[in-house]
Amino acid sequence: MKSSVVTSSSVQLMDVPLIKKSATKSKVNNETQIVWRNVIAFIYLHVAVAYAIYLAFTKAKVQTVIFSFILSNVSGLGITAGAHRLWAHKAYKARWPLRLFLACLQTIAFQNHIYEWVRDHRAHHKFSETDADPHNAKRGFFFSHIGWLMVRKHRDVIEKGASVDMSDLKKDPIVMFQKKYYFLIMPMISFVIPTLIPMALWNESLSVSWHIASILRYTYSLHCTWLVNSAAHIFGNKPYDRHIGPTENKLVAILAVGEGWHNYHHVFPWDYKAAELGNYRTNISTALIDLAYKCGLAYDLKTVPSHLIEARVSRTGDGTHPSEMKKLEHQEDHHHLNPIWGWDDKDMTEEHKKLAKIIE
Ligand code: ST9
Ligand code: ZN
Ligand code: ZN
Repeated sequence: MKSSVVTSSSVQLMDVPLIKKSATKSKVNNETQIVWRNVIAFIYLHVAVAYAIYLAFTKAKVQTVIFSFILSNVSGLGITAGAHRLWAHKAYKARWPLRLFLACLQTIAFQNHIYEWVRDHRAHHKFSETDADPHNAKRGFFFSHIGWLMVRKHRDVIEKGASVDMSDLKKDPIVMFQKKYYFLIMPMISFVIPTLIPMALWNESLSVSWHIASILRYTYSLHCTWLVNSAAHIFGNKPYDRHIGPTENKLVAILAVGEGWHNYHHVFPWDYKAAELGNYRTNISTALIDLAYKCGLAYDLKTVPSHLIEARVSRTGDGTHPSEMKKLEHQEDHHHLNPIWGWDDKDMTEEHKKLAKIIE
């Protein structure tokens, strides 16, 4: 693959007017205001998921379970390769058939329309882990995972978010079309059609199909996505920048089809791989973009040259990057072959001098 390398330095469960009115309220009153309609919707989803799991083990046809798992991951690609890497970060460009395809998948995933998703996500990067970050991980695991969707936004999100450039999205007719007709198209392709497919193709019952292919499939993909905002901002190492919250988290990368390499991603958000190594096993979103590149549907793929990564790793990394580990191993070998008599021996490494604890 020939990628061009850039070497530069709710469940929208509420009606819109109601949200707008209260959003204005949240600008003047900064106390946390619970949005009960969303709380109730999320409670319904999780109770229905428990029933769906029971159905999966007792009544469901195996095809329904496989279909739901595949649909959840495929729709996830509309989030990762589409809303995230293409539209939010402009990490590559896509011709209109690919943009249309990704917009359809993103609609199936039902995580708000692309415009709103991108606006929140750009604010998340630009004002990361402050009050202007919609899912500020400093407010804890629950808030950054699901809680942020149950309360009105902090006024800083709205005020500082207004400074984020969205002009590119306004110029994309596919994005604007999806925004305009979202509440017509989304219920149809995210819930009605996925429920009908198992019923029509292998005679599944309405109840099993609704609970597994719609509710379980949707809730599973939401949690896999939300783990990027919660777990991958809390658990894991920081080989690229130890001063920021986001981490490298392999489990999240697997569940979120390639988006758990979050320390790297916050340092280089314009890399289309959203990871350094682009290993397809833990990054199938990259595989899709590479395939689209081969078919001529994706172009201008941006990625970070290794010397830039290495410079950043040694400047701000936490020492867990493989190259740093190698350096350390090398020093230990050196130490083995060249025993030293003590402090100030000419063979004593600078690294050990730096790392030594000196009680003054
Ligand atoms: C969901 C999104 O789940 C998940 C995003 C995750 C991102 C993760 C990224 C990492 C990688 C992805 C991995 C994928 C893996 C896939 C794996 C698959 C197996 N800037 O929002 P409103 C203004 S969605 C600037 O209503 P409230 C604006 O004027 C789940 N301005 O605020 C706006 O009006 P308008 C389903 C902003 O009233 C006005 O404020 N969806 C910004 O406080 C009001 O905005 C839901 O559950 C900004 N950032 O309400 C919907 N934001 O829009 C839930 C707002 O007209 N949402 N403004 O321009 C809601 O109900 C509400 O948004 C609320 C806040 C209650 C949360
Ligand atoms: Zn993040
Ligand atoms: Zn991002």
